[in-house]
Amino acid sequence: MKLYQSIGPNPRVVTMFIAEKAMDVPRQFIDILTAENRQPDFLAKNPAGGVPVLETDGGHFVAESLAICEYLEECQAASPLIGETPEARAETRATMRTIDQSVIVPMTNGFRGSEGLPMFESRMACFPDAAPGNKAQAQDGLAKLDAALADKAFMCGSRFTLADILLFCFVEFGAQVGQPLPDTLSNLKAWQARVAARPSAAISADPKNGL
Ligand SMILES: N[C@@H](CCC(=O)N[C@@H](CS)C(=O)NCC(=O)O)C(=O)O
Repeated sequence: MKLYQSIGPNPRVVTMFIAEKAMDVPRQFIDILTAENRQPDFLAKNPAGGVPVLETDGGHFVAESLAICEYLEECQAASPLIGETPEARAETRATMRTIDQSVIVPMTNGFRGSEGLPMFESRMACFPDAAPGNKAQAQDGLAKLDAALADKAFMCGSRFTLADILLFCFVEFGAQVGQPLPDTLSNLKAWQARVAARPSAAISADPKNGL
């Protein structure tokens, strides 16, 4: 197995997941700032060009951070981060879908249409006019997740799951690119501090850790 990783929140989701599961996965760093991921060599592994990508022992390339985590969970069931039962897995997946649609998609579209425009405009369609609306939509999504956290330690109750890893990596990314958590979202702030205290948060903060 080999993980192709880079800076950025999506690779961090996978490296934090691997750290939580204490798995040993060899890695190769891809420089997205110089568009190494948009060169033929990398596009042969993932035609969409996004990092991370996992190369399996059987020589298959798995793209999409959540699909990679699902694959790794199947390889190592111990310390489950998606769920031990069908019901628990369904809850984690439903929560991740909500996080994806209500926060991550608008946040990243907002970034690519504004602060990230110089890096992304030659790589994909970017929509500067929509960026303020995208960012407002992400903030609205965060406010709804804050309300849902009122009586829970983690996104799926008392279970720490991949849904927490996913949201945490993008909350931290948002803070770096001009979309910080508002102080008024106190449930999310307390949750962020709980997740940040886990060793996997520090390990995954440096994309070259483990390389
Ligand atoms: N949906 C993909 C997104 C992958 C993605 O956009 N990765 C970013 C890094 S966080 C990237 O490769 N950016 C550089 C580029 O798109 O050229 C996933 O979950 O893995």
